[in-house]
Amino acid sequence: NSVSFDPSGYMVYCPCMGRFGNQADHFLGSLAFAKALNRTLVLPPWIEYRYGERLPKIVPFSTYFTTAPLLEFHKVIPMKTFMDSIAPYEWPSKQRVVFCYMARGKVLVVMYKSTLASPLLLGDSKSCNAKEGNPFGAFWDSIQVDFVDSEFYGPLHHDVSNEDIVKTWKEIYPPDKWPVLAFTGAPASFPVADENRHIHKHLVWSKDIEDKAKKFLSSRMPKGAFIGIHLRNGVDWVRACKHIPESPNLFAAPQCLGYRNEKGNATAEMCLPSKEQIVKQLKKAIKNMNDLAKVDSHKTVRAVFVASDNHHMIEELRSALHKLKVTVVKLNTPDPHVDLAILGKSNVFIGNCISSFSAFVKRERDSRGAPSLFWGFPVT
Ligand code: GFB
Repeated sequence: NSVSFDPSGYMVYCPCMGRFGNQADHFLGSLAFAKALNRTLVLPPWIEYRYGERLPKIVPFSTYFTTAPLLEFHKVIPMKTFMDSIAPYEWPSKQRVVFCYMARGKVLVVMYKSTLASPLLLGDSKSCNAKEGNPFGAFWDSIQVDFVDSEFYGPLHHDVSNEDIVKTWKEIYPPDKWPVLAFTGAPASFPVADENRHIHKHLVWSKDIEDKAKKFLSSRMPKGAFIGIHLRNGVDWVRACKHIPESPNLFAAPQCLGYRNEKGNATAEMCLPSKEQIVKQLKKAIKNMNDLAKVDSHKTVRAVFVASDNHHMIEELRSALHKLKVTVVKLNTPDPHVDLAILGKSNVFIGNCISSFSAFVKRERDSRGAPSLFWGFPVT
């Protein structure tokens, strides 16, 4: 059961920023970066945060996604295989150098908090401090990795849409001298660059998630068409939406507004739509589908599936939609990945422009040509 070694080298990174949607955006960009450098990408685990728990949970990549479709795009290897079969030989403990754009960690934290003109220098200023803070330490500990040195790659960067940048990476860090590039954070942008969105079609749910989604659809949903909606409305989100006035392209907003706000600025209704807005758009989407159903009765809307991090508005929606004879349902037990898989399968999806959780669904549906709508967008 031998694993063949890639002479073009490997790339490993910590998905250390944000939750699932953010990590998925970063994954697509990192995969594109690995492909540009022709290195095998070590599939990072997912990092999950539980309320009241100090340490994050580290979940293997394959718990949620299948590897085979990724291989159609580029070389990837599971983290465990890499650590068991490649790292001991190609990346021995004494040679583990970690990459970051510039020194980070204690120093930066002090600079940020300091009101002094010249920041206090605490800790090691010449280090990536790759294991400093949460989830950084927990991530590298989960694969028992310590670093002996840091490598600052700035001003070089990971925008590999520029061929010269790719060439420079290969010249400065050739695989014979640097078999493994280990990054403190994802070598990718957030939100995902426009040119990397298409890679999403290689991100296919694991059998476990797919089975759970299908089981819910067959056992809890009436036969016929359904509309899937994402209501992002937890306290963290309410707080984030307050920044809309000064952040007209907040988080995943470019998926609606364009990367340079070509299609306008974010609004409060896009971020946190009112109940009236939600009901109005839902009724309109149902009516449009039912009009189509006059020629194809399979398209008659029978249900609305609601995914939410907080308030699903089930009772409000049931009473607002009762005349339309649709069932309003949600999962019995919260499960973000099953929510995403079901939203992906809906006949029409209505999501949140600003949320990277919604952006995941939008990209998956785009790859199949399935329609998606957004709350409060376009502005009418
Ligand atoms: O996925 P995510 O990065 O999207 O983070 P945003 C939001 C998390 O909230 C998800 C939960 O990973 C889920 O754990 N969540 C959101 C949901 N919507 C749903 C849902 O419909 N169903 C279930 N079950 N869970 C950003 C964060 O979130 O929000 C940033 O990534 C920051 O780090 C910001 O915190 C305020 O882009 O929506």
